[in-house]
Amino acid sequence: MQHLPSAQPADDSYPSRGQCRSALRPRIDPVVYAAPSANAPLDSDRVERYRREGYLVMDDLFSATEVESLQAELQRLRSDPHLHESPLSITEPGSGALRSLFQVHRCNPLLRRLAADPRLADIARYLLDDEVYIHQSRVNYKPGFRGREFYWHSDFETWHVEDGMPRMRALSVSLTLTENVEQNGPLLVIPGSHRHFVQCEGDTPAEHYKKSLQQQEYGVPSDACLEQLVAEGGIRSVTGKPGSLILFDCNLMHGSNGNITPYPRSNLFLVYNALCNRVVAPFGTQPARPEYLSSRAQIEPLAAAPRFSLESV
Ligand code: 6CS
Ligand code: FE
Repeated sequence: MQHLPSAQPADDSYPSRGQCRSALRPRIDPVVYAAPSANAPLDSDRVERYRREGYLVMDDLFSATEVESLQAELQRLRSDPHLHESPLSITEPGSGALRSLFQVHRCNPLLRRLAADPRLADIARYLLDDEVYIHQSRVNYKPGFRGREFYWHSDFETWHVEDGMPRMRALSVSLTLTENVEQNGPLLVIPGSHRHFVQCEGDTPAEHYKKSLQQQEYGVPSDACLEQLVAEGGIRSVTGKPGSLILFDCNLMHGSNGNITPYPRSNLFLVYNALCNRVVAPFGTQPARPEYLSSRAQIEPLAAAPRFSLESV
């Protein structure tokens, strides 16, 4: 019986950090949970591509008018002085520019409706084959000129160790709100990396999120693991015009470079978790992170809803 640190639950399917060594471990969970279906919200080619590569880009879901209303709403959020002072906002180290705003699906009626929009929620319900709830939402405003990088990481490794997400049965959707071009720090992904669990080293510091959301140093892959993932899958940058949707598995290895161009890169992220995969106690050694990073006290399955309308904003 492998000795686990006292705080690490014995039934941990994805041990990481603490006494673990850096290693690639097999993923024991499916990527696509649903059986093929004629009335699936994604065609079979897209489902297969998602299963194989761990992500999908769709630029045909939202109209220009819908994107414009979302852009206006997020600019309004960005200039709300109350939000700027709240713990929901994370600033760039150094410049102090707004980098991320969390829990936007709860504080904003339009984004609450977007999260329930069938164009997103039905795809999540299908791929995860369960009712879903929002585990986390955020707007990443990667400012121009001084937008910092996000180092390589698997979101699931953090959500498992620090939030207590049991299994890989969650996915993120990222809606591009500005042009995401090669030069302004677009999302970088390693196709196929989601099929390995990258075990990380190091002890999670207390209140790690106060640092990791600006610059993540724990829960990141070793150089050797990264080299092996890249050797197998390569690296792709995910660019797109405003309104493109990037759908990616919770365990896909991703990151982004800095942005020294004058063009900001803003994306809205919504994380859908299967209701049966709701967070439990963290699998790591630190207390659970706050509610605005990981829904816990308020886990409500998303009700079926109409497309989000622009009338009653
Ligand atoms: O710690 C988290 O939950 C966040 N960190 C990153 C870099 N991506 C996922 C998530 O928003
Ligand atoms: Fe991430």
